[in-house]
Amino acid sequence: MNFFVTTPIYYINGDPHIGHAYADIAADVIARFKRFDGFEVHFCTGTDEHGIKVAGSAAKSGTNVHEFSDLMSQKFRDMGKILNISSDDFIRTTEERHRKSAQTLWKMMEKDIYKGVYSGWYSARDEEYVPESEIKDGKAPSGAPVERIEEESYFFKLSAYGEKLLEHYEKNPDFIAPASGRNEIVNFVKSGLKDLSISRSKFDWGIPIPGAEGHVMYVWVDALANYITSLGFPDNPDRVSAMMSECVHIIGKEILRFHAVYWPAFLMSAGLTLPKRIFAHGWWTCEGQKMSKSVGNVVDPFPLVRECGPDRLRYFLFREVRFGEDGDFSAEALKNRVSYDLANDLGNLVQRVLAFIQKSDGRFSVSYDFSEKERDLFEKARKLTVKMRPLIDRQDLHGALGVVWDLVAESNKFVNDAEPWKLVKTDSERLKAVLTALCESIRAIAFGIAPFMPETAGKIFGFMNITGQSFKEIEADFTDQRFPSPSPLFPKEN
Ligand code: ME8
Repeated sequence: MNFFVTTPIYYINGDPHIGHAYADIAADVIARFKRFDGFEVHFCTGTDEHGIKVAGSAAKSGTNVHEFSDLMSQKFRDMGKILNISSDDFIRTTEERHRKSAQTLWKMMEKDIYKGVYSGWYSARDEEYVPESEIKDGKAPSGAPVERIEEESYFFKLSAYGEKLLEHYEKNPDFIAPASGRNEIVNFVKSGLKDLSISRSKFDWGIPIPGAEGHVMYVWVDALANYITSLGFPDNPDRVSAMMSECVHIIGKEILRFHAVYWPAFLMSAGLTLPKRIFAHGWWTCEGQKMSKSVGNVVDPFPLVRECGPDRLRYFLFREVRFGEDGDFSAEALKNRVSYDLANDLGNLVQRVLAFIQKSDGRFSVSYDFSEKERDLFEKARKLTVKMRPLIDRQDLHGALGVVWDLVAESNKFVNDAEPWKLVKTDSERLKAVLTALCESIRAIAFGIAPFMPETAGKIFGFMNITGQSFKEIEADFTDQRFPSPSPLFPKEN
């Protein structure tokens, strides 16, 4: 069973911020869930290093563009490390393997490529050609400045792909998500596609076009090819095809057009397999304001994770907002989520049950002789990841966390109702069944949170002598055993 998940590759003209962390964590949660579920996963991320924007930033910083790229790309790799991102590949578009891949893709698309002259507007900040009709007050729709360019260019016959794309969207209703993004793309394609300029000749920071001196690839052709480079393209065609057909691209909503229109058209032209799904997430604001360098309110993941660790942030980003919608980041909201959901609900549940077991010698005597209430909790625990699976497959990460927290709430209520501290004195048989049901539930919760909060889950696995490798472990019955002593999951000091 194959599974392939990707993040966008990030422009290196600026430092990593919470928007980049968001895509990294989303793809990581999905990759981890699939690995627990027994899939052969390939998860790639990386940096998008060519184009006029990066060349300009390097020049501004007074560094050679190669050194600049090395330095900036490393920051994104470091961000992955501190966030506990389990990617299998980190691709840089300046690597040799990528040059070979992008040039091969170009050659495979050659029947749809012709030479002409591009005369029109270009937004360097968005690395995007902007049609005259979309220019408002002399700016691109994103608000970025535009410049008039006129240069000899190669064009891709995108206009020939409108019908084929619409047919693909129709036959594969899950190809683009969420629905708002799908509608936007269908309308865009229905309104008629124009051929796309896919080379630049006014600068040379890009991948040379095979057989056309003086032309480099338009950065988006180069960038989109990263996904197949990571699979080993142009080698291993069978693996490329098998993985692409199970591929989910996680991207931000403003780059949906590139992924849902241009990319499938390029792949169709080259005769390659299209991805299974493209999921466009929303944007974060900070304390109610759009993040911007000039306002100085860009959320930097490095100090944040240094202060609170990766798990609190990873939890917050997917619990606070439905994945696919916009959200607002605030220190207060993060603090509340940590203290209510994590320390109070989850932390206390684990702590009080496991500490209770510990108090009685750390020995846990098991009984599956359940009454109705215990059976109910047990069955919910055993079904937790089964319930999460279709949600994760729709990238409803918020919904998946919601299902876990329903079980956390039920388990807390179960402890309060069952009052094991009283059963100790009155009914030792019932006590065993109550603790067994609770341990089943805590183990399932640990697996449920593991894709989101790997460190926290690892601690719980440790408290319960569980290896924590596969969801299959949830199906094993407990046998009498001794648990090591638990420590608080979310200590106040960090
Ligand atoms: O677009 N909230 O790179 P990029 C959430 N290189 N997400 C945000 C955000 C915010 N405030 N700001 C940015 C590129 N993002 C190309 C991709 S893929 C073949 C090439 C997200 O560094 C944004 O939506 O400008 C995008 O998905 C990602 O950060 C990378 O943006």
